[in-house]
Amino acid sequence: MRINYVKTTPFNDQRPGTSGLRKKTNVFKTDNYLENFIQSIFNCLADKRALVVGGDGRYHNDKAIDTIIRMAAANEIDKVMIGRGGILSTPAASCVIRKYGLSGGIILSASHNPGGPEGDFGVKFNTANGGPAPESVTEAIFRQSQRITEYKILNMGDLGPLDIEHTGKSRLYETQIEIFEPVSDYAALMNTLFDFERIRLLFKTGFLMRYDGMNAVTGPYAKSILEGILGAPQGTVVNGEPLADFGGRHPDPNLVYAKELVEAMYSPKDAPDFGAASDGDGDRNMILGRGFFVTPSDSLAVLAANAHLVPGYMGGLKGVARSMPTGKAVDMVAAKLGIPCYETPTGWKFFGALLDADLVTLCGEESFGTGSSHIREKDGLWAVLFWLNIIAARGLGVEAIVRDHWMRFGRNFYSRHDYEGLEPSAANLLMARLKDSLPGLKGRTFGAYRVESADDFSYTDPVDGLISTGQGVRIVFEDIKRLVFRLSGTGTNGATLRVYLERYEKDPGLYNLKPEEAVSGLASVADEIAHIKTILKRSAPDVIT
Ligand code: G16
Repeated sequence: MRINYVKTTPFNDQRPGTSGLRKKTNVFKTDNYLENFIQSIFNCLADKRALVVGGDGRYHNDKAIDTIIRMAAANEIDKVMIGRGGILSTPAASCVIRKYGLSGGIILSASHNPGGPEGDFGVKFNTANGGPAPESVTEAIFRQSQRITEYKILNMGDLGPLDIEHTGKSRLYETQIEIFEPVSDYAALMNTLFDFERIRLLFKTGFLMRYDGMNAVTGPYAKSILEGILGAPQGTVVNGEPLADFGGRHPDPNLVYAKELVEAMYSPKDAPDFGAASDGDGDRNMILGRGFFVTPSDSLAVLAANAHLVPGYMGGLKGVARSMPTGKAVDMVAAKLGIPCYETPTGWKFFGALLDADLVTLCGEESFGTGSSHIREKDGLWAVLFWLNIIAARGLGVEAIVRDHWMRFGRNFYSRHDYEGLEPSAANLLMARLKDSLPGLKGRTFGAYRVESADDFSYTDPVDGLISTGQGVRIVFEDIKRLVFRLSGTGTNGATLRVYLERYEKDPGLYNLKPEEAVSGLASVADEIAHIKTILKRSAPDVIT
């Protein structure tokens, strides 16, 4: 075995977005593309003690892992831990980094984006706190990727790829290699947070659940925890085997892409009591009751309001945080609990800083992400177990819990309209014009809606004082109504415009409105203000969640 020093040319498109570097799979397969980015990470590593590596099992996962292990050995990383079979969910990676005090981790995933040769691939780098690398680190990696001339990789001679299918320890060149069972540390952590005994009893009473693994990474975790440890009936977990192309589906747990689960939960005859799904790499979650969908913004609020029933959170919440476009339901809970509620830009790393500083305990986003201080990533299965614990403790179903919540706090109707695959120039033009129009909006009236304030969100991190500008346009109307506009940072196909619509109501007579009916007036105002139809030449959003 010897080290090869391979000449490479810099790439200009390796600036990681909100969640690492995400590109079409065939871009990652071009010569030196992955190697260039990985070497750029290694060149920025001050601490080379130990890394964890794993991914969501999508196409190219195994090849990329083999490359990374060989590069890690050539770059003198002391130890590399690898999830058996290359499988490791994003939350489990965060858990392992923290539990074993590692220097960081490399997670291979394009999250909820489809996989396969025609799909997407991605690399995320997490630091020693277990969370996504902060901007200072991702910028340093990006600068490296623009001037790099060489990468180092171990030449294995005739040995072929390293066996990662069996747990155990070995040595590769000077590097210790440990293949570990990817579920156990994570399951042990969940056991410290939730009342497993109570949840076991719930399943014993005949409580029926359907968990859709979407043929992505959480299947093995859900099978082991729900069906194994908690005694849910076999078959509770569907689509539980990770597949390279996610079974041809889009592993994004929302009402559109998790259609099979939604149909089962709305079936008039035999719908289970509780339904849930996670995304490609296991950090997102969707929660459903029988014939009932819980918006992510409501879900965060319900978790906060019921946290005292869950062992890991009985001591109280330090504070809560939500991303700016996320509905404000949790704000109402925080006000009642007398704890702070932080509003951050989109991107989990902003929560990481608040969690590290012990300012918040729970946080969440409209994009189906919820999490807490237990790790530094959002955590899909954790949210599902949190709900199970609340259901078991209160003896109520999902719908009853949410309706009771609305009675106490009011209802925040919420909807997100996505315009996908846009010409970037058209999307940028829309945002630029919208921003130009902001100073003149205050006080103007659009039908029944009067603008109270309009700005381009800027955030000053309460921990390090860093300012992030241009984080999305928000237009607030009288009577707690709001529109938010921002461009997605995670798409790989043109640009995506997201329009977030929110209306608060505290008249129970209106709680049964459908969200789209409730926000339809706001949708017209959004078009009037941003000229969506004329600039984008689209008559309706592609996805409504
Ligand atoms: C990533 C980030 C999330 C963020 C989301 C936004 O999610 O980790 O914090 O909310 O992107 O996506 P967009 O910019 O498309 O609205 P994930 O699940 O893709 O890692």
